[in-house]
Amino acid sequence: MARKKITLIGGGQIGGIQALMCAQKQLGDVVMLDIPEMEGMVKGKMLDIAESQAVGGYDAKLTGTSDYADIAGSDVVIVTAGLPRKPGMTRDDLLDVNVKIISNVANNVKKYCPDAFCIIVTNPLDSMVYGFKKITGFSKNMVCGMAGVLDTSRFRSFVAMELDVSVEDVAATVLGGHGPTMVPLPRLCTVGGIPLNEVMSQEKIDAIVTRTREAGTEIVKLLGNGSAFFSPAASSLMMAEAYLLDKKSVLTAAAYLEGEYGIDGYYLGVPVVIGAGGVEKIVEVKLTGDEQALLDNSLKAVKTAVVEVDERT
Ligand code: A3D
Repeated sequence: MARKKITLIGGGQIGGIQALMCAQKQLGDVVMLDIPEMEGMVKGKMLDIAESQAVGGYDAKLTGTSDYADIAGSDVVIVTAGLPRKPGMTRDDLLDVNVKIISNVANNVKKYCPDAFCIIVTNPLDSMVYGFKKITGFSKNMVCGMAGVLDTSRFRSFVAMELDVSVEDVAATVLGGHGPTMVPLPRLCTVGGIPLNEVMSQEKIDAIVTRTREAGTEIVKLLGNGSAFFSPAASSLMMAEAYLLDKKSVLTAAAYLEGEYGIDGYYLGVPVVIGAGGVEKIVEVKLTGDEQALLDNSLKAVKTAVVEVDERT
């Protein structure tokens, strides 16, 4: 069986870790594309990873490039091209610059790999994935955004840290837009099958919900120059792997909604099934009135950004 081909558009902090993880997981051959000024950097990163393969015991062809012709025929495209946040910035502050970058990327992906499963990571996430779908015209099952896997992973991690238990035993779901209005759902969180509120006080649960909403900003402040990259890389690869291995994984992703959760024509974080068909299904959870109100509020924030994307695309 021929190896799969994974293209990473954007070879910065997240792209570099994604490439290493793709190789280590032996998901396929990897192409990393960046702007011409960064061609040496991406060629260097890919050569560096290639030179680790003998020690790591994995095989993949690794290509660094700025030429879109090299991405032709990719099975998966993951987009991190764009500016990251610096301390004091919101994700929406990135919109002006990143929408231009996403437009350029989308036009090229449309031209060179129209059959790829596309995962957008660039912020502000929910409006960038909307713009990417609008420009490519790809079907909704083949274009999604990575945020919910990361937001959920953060929530699970904080619960596991607080209780000093294995994170593998913590199941959770975080819905909504990728920003401070996201909607962690403690009601659906379990620890080894036990509802969270049986093993943790409401005060501590509330603190974890708040920390999850601000988790990206916490990292931005600590790093001082850029945003999280290990966990976004791992989260986006989990989605790529679900597609490539037809895992039918139940994950939270920014998916295009057409009536689900009472929302029409927007991308928002909801539970989905990802397999060989891409986003094969949107899972509709019955929300309480309060939860639905929080989701509607999160949509409001996304809508504001989408208006700006619509004006620029
Ligand atoms: P960074 O290390 O700056 O890498 C971005 C790369 O994109 C750089 O190498 C740029 O040269 C490259 N680039 C810029 N313009 C283009 C273009 N037109 N074509 C191709 N490549 C281009 O940033 P990063 O890797 O830390 O973050 C990348 C993006 O992911 C940012 O927008 C972040 O805000 C976003 N991000 C999203 C999440 C989510 O959970 C959604 C988490 C963390 C970061």
